[in-house]
Amino acid sequence: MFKKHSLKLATVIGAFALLNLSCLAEEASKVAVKKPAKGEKMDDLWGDSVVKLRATDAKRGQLFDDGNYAMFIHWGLYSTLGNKVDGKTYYGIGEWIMNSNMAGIPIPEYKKLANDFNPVNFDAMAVAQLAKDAGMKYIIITSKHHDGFAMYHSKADKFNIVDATPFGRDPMKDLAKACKEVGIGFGFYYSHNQDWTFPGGGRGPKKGADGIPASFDDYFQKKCLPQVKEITSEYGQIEIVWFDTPGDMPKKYVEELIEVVRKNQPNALVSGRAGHGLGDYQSLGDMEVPHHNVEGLWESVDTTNDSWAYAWYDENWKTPKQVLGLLVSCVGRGGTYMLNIGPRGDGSVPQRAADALRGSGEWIRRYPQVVYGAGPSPWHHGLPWGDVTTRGNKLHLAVFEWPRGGELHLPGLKNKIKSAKLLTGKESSVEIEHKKASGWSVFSLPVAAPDKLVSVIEVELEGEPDVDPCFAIDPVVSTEILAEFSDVSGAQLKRNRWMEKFGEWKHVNQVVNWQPGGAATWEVDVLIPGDYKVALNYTGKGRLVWKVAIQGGEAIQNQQNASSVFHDYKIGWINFPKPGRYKVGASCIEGDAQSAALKGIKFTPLN
Ligand code: H79
Repeated sequence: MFKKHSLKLATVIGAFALLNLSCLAEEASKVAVKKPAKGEKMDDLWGDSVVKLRATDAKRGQLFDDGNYAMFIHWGLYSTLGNKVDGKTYYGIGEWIMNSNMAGIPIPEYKKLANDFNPVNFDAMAVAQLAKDAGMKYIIITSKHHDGFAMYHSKADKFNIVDATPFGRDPMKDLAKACKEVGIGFGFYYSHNQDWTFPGGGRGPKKGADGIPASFDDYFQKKCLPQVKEITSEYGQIEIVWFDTPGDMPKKYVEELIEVVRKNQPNALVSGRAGHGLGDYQSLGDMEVPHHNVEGLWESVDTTNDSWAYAWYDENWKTPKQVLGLLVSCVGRGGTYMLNIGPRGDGSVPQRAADALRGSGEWIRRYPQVVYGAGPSPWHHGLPWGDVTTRGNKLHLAVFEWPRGGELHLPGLKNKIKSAKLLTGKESSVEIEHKKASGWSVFSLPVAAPDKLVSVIEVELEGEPDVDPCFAIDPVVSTEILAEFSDVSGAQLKRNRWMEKFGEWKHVNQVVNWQPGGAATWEVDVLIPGDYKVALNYTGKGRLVWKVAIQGGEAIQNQQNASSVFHDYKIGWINFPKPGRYKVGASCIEGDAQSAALKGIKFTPLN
């Protein structure tokens, strides 16, 4: 399921990886809701410490070598509430509804929800078919989330969908079978450290019903370990055990769980969030899609709207085009994308989520080569009009923003081009003309985009792709270059993340701590000389004065307002007098520079 992209990229992207790690260490978190509990590290909320690839991983991932797109499902008792408790709506991730930052539901009250949990509209075949239609290669579903309720028949603990609800059936049996029938893989999410209702579980009650203190070991031996044995032995072959949030769980417990998985499911992968670097692959932060290629086996997990579990108000859906943008970005960066749906308490799937998945799935059926088994982009980052994935000597240019003027500009490609074809999504394709200009490849295109979502150009090269990944200013489409790609002096690049709503994470790498003379500097390549509009994307307080200067060339400066939300601020026009390489620096030179956080710079051609 994971693309094992070529390790020869390692040296080039190593620099980015290092940058990422050093930023992690200095992470500035803006979590406003609650300070972490004692012993909780804010820079490792998900326990996704870097996982080293082991030789055996290749074998385990083998079955799904080309399955780099998957369905995540958050479904549990919490889904019956849909974020509304006693008539009040709580905004944030639905599966956390019990938590004191949300509705703060006492354990006995929460357990009572099971009495009315009757998901008669859960149609396992329809869900499996939806994943299949979406082009997803496997499903990972919550067998037990932090609330401790098992969505399958557990003999280890009665707080489960068979023993504690009027439904009285095991829907996971149906789903495992349905996945097999439609020909996709199946696996379980299991919250191994947190259990908010079982004595001794992470963030759970500290005493049993008898008033006797319970330890984590009690929880582990009585519930966690037996349940992991159950989910790995009673549902046929499973592809992944997706452990989450290990917190400060001791290593010996993680080792024991992994031993169980290895014994019962020798081909299954274990998520990086098992903890202690013992998983098989790295799971990035919740809802985090990286901007530069990432080495090794990794995945991004994300959701079709804002919440993982069903939330009645959450109609903020990703469109099919957005889904494709995120998927192609993940594949282009060398990883896997797992996208979540949150069925309602009655088991039904919100129609708009299904529509978004089917809409993007139809596109994937037209251009499967862009996704499945595709390698990462030799540019190591997205391009102004879209992104690139590869297969051997072929590039797939996925054009999300069709350029006006009938030409697409591809910078830095050193190979000779054998052929360039505009794919039609059918057997046929249209050969297109191309030429070289100042190191750029320029493709002639029809005026209108042939595909209503994302058009694809397949470029066959002489030899393996050989690319200069320098950032280049597109002559037609706006080019945004992130601060994380700049050389920073007299300031600091820091990783920041915050919760937009409770549990809805946003991630940004920003330049902060501006000192006098400090600058973020990018090297850029220009094809068409002339004036370009420059905008900076930043947060800050009050009016800030920014300077944008081309080394040895024009410098412009301007005062603009600032706010606490990242936003593009226009600085002015700047001139690149001839084609070629330039160094462009941005500096905060007046105002509350200590408040300024720069996310990126944008160049827009005038015409
Ligand atoms: O299942 C989804 C989330 O419920 C789960 N991971 C995805 C896939 C997840 N659990 N925890 N986290 C993600 C990290 C959350 C951390 C926080 Fe907090 C919760 C930050 C603020 C509230 C814990 C409590 C850390 C600080 C206070």
